[in-house]
Amino acid sequence: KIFVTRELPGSALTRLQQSHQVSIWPHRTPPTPAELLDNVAGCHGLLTLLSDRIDERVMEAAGSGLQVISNYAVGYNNIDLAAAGRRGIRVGNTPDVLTDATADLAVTLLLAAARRVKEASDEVRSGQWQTWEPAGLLGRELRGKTLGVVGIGRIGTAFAQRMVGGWNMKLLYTSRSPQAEVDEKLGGRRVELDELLRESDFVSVHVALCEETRHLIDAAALANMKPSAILVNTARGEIIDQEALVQALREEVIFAAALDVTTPEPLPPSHPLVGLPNALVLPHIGSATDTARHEMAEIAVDNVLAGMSGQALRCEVPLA
Ligand code: 8YV
Repeated sequence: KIFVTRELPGSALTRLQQSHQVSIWPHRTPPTPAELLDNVAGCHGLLTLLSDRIDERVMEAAGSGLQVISNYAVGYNNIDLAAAGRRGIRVGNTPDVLTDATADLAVTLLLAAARRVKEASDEVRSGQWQTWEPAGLLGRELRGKTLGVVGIGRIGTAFAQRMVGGWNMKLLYTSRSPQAEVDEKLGGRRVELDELLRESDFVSVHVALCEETRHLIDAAALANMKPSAILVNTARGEIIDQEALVQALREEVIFAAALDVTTPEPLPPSHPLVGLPNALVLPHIGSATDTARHEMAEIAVDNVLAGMSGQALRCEVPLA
């Protein structure tokens, strides 16, 4: 018995249905915590999304037959890994296939913020476009500027390749360990976060969310950035102290922010970030290309099938 918390694109789920009893949550919105508890009872496999919080209570409700939790995402901050480890439940994710899509979106956000695309488009929509102004909507150029990549993993590296290759940018990055290939091929320099924030014209966040990275970009970090700087986030909303960011954007401590991830998600339209001219907010569409989402579905299904037959997953999250 497998519970899938949302319909997925493509035909991957039919592979599950051929050999298992599958129930798919039929709604567009995620199950509430209570609905999740009801639906997981007696399940041997779960296929989940980031919006499903899979904690010990959910695992308990599933019962001792639960063998695998397959997350339809590269990130897995919605799953209590320690609890899964204690119960011998395998956890899977969908890395690599969404790297290009997410890196492309980070580039899109950076360019859109640099060229004030949201403000420009709003001018047209609201009828404020009345004349061509020599000093209207002036943005920022990219060529030769300094790029700061906070966390140079798969997506951070793909993003840096695009920016360094496309605009000949100087690359600073943070990382737990030195990255010889990034240094060699992209001319990168590993620095402390303080230096990265101080020196960069564009800062893009690519770290995973964990206790260490929650509010990594807080008021002090924002104050450390250049007033002309642009902040991009395609990782997780909680990495930025969002209240501090609203304040910093209002007071023009930085030039702009472009965010694919927020706290909470969905962000209510009344949230101050939505109304700020120098904030661009997208509804978490980093991996939203047909290719990425179809391939994610295939991996997520492979992970469930492997876990149900007691084998190592195609993409397994280490639990130790
Ligand atoms: C997910 C994401 O696809 O993969 C991740 O970690 O953040 C997104 O790409 C999306 O949130 C669906 O779970």
